[in-house]
Amino acid sequence: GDYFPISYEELEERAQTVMSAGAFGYVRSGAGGEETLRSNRTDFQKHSIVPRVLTDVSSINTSITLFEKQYDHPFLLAPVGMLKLAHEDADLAVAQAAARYGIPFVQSTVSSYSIEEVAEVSSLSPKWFQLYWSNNRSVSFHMAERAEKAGFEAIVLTVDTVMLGWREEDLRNRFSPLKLGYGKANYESDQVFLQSLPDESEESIIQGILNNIHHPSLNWEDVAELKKRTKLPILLKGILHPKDAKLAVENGIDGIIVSNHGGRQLDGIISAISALPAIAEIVNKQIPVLFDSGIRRGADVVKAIALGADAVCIGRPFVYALAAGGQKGVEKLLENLIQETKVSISLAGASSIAGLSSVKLVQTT
Ligand code: HOC
Repeated sequence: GDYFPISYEELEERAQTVMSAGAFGYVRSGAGGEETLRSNRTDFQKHSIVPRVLTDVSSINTSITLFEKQYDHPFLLAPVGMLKLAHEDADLAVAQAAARYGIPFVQSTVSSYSIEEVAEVSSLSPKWFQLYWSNNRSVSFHMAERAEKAGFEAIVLTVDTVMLGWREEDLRNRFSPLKLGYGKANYESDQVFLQSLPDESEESIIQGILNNIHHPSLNWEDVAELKKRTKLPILLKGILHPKDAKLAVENGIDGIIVSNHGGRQLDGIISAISALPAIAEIVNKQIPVLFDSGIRRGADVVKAIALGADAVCIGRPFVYALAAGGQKGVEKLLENLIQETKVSISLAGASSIAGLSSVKLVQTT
């Protein structure tokens, strides 16, 4: 049949041909001058794997355990909002593709289908819910409650997006997907949110989202309050400073995600891969440390895990695969990533995820 892109670069190229310029620009770009977007990748290249040989890698086990659940692969699909920018089937397609491989799908608060719609197409498969704090805290609590009720297994609270980063590509394109309604599904189906509006018109819903989504006052007390309101494990996404990682452990948080939001928030900050080792050290296995921002291939998975991550999340690659081929496209991407990761682990000389922690990396400048 038709050739489906294999590498990240080809996928990005293909996505560009099928998405509108505004939508593609939104997904591809980073904040400011995109220094951090670039260093998320170039800093991976500063770490080189020093493989071992003659280690008998005839049987490879890539499974991981998170919050007492075992998964076959060390990946999750990172929360990405407004997936209808890439494909009409959006979250439904991605959740079903992830389900085929038992990979947890992390649904975004600003998703294109609601929590309940996603749960309906993936009732038996692992899914987590990403929470964007709302100015109106009762909306946040209610969304967490809906996710728990719908069978989601963890809450990922994003803490690096109290306001949107400075995104020049979107300013140039005058592109604002929230205003266009691509991320409204969870709001227009939320009774607590709707009750806070003057009326339920499309206009009021969009304005309500815009009023709620920036939440500059978010602090540790809010997190403590959320923790009281849900039985689900809570992960904080967007941790880069070891002191914040330490505070997360001290505040009884269940996991963290080392991430700089794919370089989309503050430009000029540390690359995620450079931030990882110090955080892994301070957390010292007390809670899971997940990683995102820059994973493109199997060798990146090896590097991130060798530097202390328990699992990694994939973002832009699956958005491009979704644009290029819908659910089938995401499945092809995952199939390739799974195979490439297996090959990479084996050729590094390890035969399990735990074994990767003793794989040696050297830093070059
Ligand atoms: C505070 C506004 O995660 C992205 C999204 C942002 C969603 C809107 C949040 O583009 O990185």
